[in-house]
Amino acid sequence: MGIVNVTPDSFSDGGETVDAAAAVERGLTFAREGADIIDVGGESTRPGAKPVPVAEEVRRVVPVIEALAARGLVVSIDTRHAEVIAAALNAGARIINDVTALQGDPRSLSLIAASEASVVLMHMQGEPRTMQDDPRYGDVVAEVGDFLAQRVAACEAAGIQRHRIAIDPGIGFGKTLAHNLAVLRHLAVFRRLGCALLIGASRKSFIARISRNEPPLQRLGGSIAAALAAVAAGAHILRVHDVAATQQALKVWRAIHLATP
Ligand code: 7PM
Repeated sequence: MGIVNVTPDSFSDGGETVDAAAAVERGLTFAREGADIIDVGGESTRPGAKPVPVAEEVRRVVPVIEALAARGLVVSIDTRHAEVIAAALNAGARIINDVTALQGDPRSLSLIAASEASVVLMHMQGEPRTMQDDPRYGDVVAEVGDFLAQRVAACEAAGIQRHRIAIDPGIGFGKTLAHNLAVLRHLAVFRRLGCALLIGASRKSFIARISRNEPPLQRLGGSIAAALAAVAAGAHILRVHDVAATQQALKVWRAIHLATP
């Protein structure tokens, strides 16, 4: 899964001009590089980020989803808002990626149930603005696993079958370095839920914390290491910024371990 952010154009002077064409180009490049899913997002969940009005989020993502879906690509929409989910489904998105596991908006669950779309249920402790202020767990793996099991049950009760659900322990979402490492070390626990397992570790700050405090663009090595470790432990989907480098790493890893490149 390649990440395409549709956020304000860095060339515009702080205004809200969004470069949809550049986002579409990025998505097409990811597809050529071997991404199976293009994850389009129009709202930053960064701690302290300025909230984006829902209408603006829709305005940003819809043209990009339409263009990528028209080219036959599988598009997921990274959103917490039912209005955006509805617009994205209309525009051709086939997967809803929700960092609140469909708890952010009471209408989201039935909207998806009434469609044929799939969903990614992610775990987060707290909310983006404050989630990294002293996150605490008794047993992070058990608590994240229990939460995801409950959300899978809620989806199934609403009519979203298990084959349409992926789960994600939410690396960096209300988790310290130790919590992130415990989760990555015990992915087998999440696999027991019988859903596809998605991991998003790409460029996240835990990499800098382990290493030398590198800024996001200098975290490729750690991102690749985390991606391979996740696949080795059973992850099915990797959410990444660097599709070509991750595919190259996966090909080499598979050639060594499975002898079928
Ligand atoms: C600021 C903070 C900017 C966090 C970007 C982020 C995930 C996701 C994101 C994930 C799923 C990032 C995150 N992360 N969706 N959306 N899993 N399913 O680093 O780990 O990309 S946004």
